[in-house]
Amino acid sequence: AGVGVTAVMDVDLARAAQVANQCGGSTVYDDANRLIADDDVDAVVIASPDPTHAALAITCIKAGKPLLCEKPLATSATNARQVMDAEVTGDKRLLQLGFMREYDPAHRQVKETVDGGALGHPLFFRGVHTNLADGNARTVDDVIVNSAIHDIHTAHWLLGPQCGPVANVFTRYIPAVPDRPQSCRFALIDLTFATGALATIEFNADAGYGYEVRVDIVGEKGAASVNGLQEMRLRLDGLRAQWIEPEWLSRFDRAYIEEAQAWVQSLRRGQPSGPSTWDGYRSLVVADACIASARSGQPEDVPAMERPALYD
Ligand code: ISE
Repeated sequence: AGVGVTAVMDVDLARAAQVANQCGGSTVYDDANRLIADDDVDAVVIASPDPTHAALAITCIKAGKPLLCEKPLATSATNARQVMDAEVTGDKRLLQLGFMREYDPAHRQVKETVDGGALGHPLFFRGVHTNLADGNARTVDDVIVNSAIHDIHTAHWLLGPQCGPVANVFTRYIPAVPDRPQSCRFALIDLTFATGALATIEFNADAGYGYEVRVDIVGEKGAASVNGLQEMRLRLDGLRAQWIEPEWLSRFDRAYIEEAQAWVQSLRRGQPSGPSTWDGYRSLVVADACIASARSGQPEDVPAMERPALYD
């Protein structure tokens, strides 16, 4: 609410036109740079493939246009750093990153419970994340940067304020194809926070049963969980059953809408207030260490990071 779609870009112009028609008739482009430069475009949503995010984000930032950029911010910490440097140079927050779980009602309740201190000091984060396979074996790098990045960010978001940055990581995984050691069927990532708090992230690239995101936080005095399947629970004929969403668009539909609406409202107030470029950069520094650990087979330290004042 409160915005209109002025222009749509896709490399396939016919597809862009199809989407533009659904949005009430807007200009179509097959070149993102022309869309960003269009004077009628006040703000940009980037939902293109991961390797294109960083360059498009920098173009928006240099043009002074706010953007809601899908995660990951980039495909490496080095490229994420370039986006952050561009934003810091302009001295204005323009980017909100699409870590949509921050807008999921169940995740928000857990966040409020942890921040409110009811659980006592956090000791442990457990993240379980499943996907249905699309027929292609994925690389471990892609699993970490495209999928587990959500869990890396969620662990920071929930534990970071009390437990400090992630100091150390250890990645183990099972290849999807035995003679392709870089392929990944299942990954188990351990994180150790500066205070000694622990996290494990379990990512299953080919769960077979559906899309699921679960979170457990264990604190000194209690525990809180996101077990947020949205479908009905049924008890019938001696069985208890609950349907599992097949993919993230249905599981997180409300979160995506709240994310976009909060972004629009924050721009009306002057600048985005959701997940930031710093969040995107920090999660990629940790993701790069997870990839290094997957290669070395050893735990790896996470380099120290300094948060620019712009993100205080
Ligand atoms: C996708 O981009 C998402 O954001 C999903 O939440 C994640 O489960 C999936 O692996 C990603 O490809």
